[in-house]
Amino acid sequence: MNPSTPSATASPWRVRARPFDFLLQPGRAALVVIDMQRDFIEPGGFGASLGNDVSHLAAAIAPVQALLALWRAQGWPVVHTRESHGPDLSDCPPAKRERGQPSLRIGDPGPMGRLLVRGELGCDIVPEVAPWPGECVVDKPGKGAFYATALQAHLQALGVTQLVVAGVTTEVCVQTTLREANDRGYDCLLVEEATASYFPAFKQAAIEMVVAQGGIVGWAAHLEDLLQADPAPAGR
Ligand code: C5J
Repeated sequence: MNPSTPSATASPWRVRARPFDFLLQPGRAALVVIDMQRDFIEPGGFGASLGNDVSHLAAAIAPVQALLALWRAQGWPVVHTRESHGPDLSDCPPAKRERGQPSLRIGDPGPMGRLLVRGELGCDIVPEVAPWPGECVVDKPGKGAFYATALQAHLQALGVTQLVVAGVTTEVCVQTTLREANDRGYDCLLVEEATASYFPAFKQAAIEMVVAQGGIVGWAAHLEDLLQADPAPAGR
């Protein structure tokens, strides 16, 4: 299916989710994969420079691969994001660069090149979930994927109304993007196994914040429940 022309008659896929089932609209639900970059996932990157145990994030790779396989097989829209800055750091607020006492700061040279700088090895998405040619890659200077990017225009051009969200880290860039998307009117489904945090308790807390109060930010589903959903009519 061409994602820019979703079928008006396609039946929704009923996905078991919290706080209640999510009716995924074929062709209108974009998969948004947040910041699966070497700089967050691999030793020697930005995440490690902040003192984090980056090994926690590897668990999200295989689930993200499974989501990408489904979206690509269906021809549905895929968006990858990268938290990144230009080489001159003009899009990096000094407060962001100077905060804390990291071993290396944004823009400093590390084992994978300058941290979070576009074009450097560490800024790349890890090869297991690398974008395919033609897939949308959004470089974002902030934590949220809508801030100072063309993401909203891109999704509107495709007729997207729902976001299925994965990536790292759950309580920072994933949660910020979910909240931005919610305020822009998107229905958002967070896939639990396909997101990870350096702090497992923060991951769980962020998921609970999304689904609390009747889904005040969105829905959360297990990967298997999404993979086992099918195009049967929602009322089956
Ligand atoms: C962080 C992110 N944690 N992608 N970025 O600084 O969540």
